[in-house]
Amino acid sequence: MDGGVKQHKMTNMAMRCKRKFYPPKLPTTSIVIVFHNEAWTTLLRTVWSVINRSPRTLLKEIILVDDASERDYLGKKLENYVATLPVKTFVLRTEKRSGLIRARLLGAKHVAGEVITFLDAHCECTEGWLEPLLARIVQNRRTVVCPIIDVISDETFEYVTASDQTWGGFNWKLNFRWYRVPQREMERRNNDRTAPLRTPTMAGGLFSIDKKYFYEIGSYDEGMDIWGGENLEMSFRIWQCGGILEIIPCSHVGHVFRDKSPYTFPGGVAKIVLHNAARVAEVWLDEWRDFYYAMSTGARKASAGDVSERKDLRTRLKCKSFRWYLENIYPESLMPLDYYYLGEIRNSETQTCLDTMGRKYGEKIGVSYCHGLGGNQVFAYTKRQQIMSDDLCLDASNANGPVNMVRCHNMGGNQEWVYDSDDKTIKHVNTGNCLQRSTRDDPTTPLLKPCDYSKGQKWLMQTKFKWQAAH
Ligand code: UD2
Ligand code: MN
Repeated sequence: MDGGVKQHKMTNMAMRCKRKFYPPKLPTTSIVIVFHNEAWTTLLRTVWSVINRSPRTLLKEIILVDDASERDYLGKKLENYVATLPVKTFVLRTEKRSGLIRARLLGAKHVAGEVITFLDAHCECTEGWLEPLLARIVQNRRTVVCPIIDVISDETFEYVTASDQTWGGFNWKLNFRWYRVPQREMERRNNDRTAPLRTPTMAGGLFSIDKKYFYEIGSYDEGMDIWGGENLEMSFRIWQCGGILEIIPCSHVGHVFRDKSPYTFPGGVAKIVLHNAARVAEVWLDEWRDFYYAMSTGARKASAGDVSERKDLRTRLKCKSFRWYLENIYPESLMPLDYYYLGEIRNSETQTCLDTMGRKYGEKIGVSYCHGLGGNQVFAYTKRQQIMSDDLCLDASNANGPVNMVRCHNMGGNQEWVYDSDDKTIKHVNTGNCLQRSTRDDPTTPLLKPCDYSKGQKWLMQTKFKWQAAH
């Protein structure tokens, strides 16, 4: 039954998308596909879907950028093959492994079309995917547009349509994440699910951008290696520097999501990803970079390298602050706009600290020896009166007993706490009870109890986290 209803709705959406009017004169686009050791079949599935499902008049060329692959078939065989295709297609090669960011920059240099469309090398474009993207850029050349990214199974390669109700966000670790589109954005679109969706961030792999605008706004950060971070960097940059970032629900492209990267990260995954993320934090996050650095010693140790050019770019383009971004583009962000405190929360009697213990949704908050290393012991006390750690908020549904960590909903309710900086209590608004030290029976679980203002109910928010980069 449910499936039937869903099916009906989807057909309805597809029909409404089909009925949309697009300007007769759309710009041409070049497709840039970078790859490192991609499989032949998935690469060709991407290329053929572009050829078969894009109006020939709009498709300038397909540019394949081989990022120093080691597979034989990606050499001469690929070049011979693409020479036979009905659409101009050519292969560029980076001299040495450059990473996807610099490989895309190489591809972009050769673009002859008016718009650059980037795709990963394991995609399938669907009928009608291109027109709605290009139409949006015609209306405003500072709009950067993404299709809905459908899911191609990495086991069966079947195509599964993704939800049109998710947008891009990020957590304190600066990982890109999908979240549900808030009511606010639905209302801005008059509840029309086919209307362009303003997304705080993009996944990064699939988007179209006006070629001139791509360079005006600073293309990519060439200091980023291999993989990661460039999608958030570009998202913040677009919004903060006067552009618009959208998901276009009438455009669908499938992508093979894989559990693990199929290729190597020279020097180590963590080192590369943390280096790229540090560059994002240093250039774009202002004081909110503290949230990122609070999450791990790895993040604090990684070097961002020289970011002065990117900071100059930010100044030159007169970009707005991260506060502006949080206020206007992403008020639902996990990084709170206003907060009183970011740091450890220490019990005054036991001298132990609140600790998520690495637990997940719905589990109990714990306490343990205060290690001062951030991570599981860093909490923000926000102006919305949440006590939060990344996407988890302290949540009490029981007036007497343990307190759970629940996904923050920003609606008060069981997630509202008042910290009294005079008597040092953490009072739960809904029940009026106080957070208390753990007992001997269960030494790692603090409890909610009627307030008695004893020492075991006093908590210190005294060690603020404020990161000073070394240099
Ligand atoms: C997502 C993006 C991806 C990129 C990444 C963050 C989607 C669907 N995918 O991860 O485009 O933004 O987040 O950086 O939004 N590649 C190279 N050289 C390398 C490494 C990768 O050319 O050294 C190619 C790779 O073959 C692929 C593309 O870059 O075509 C993206 O890499 P991925 O598919 O491993 O990234 P993904 O989808 O996990
Ligand atoms: Mn991919």
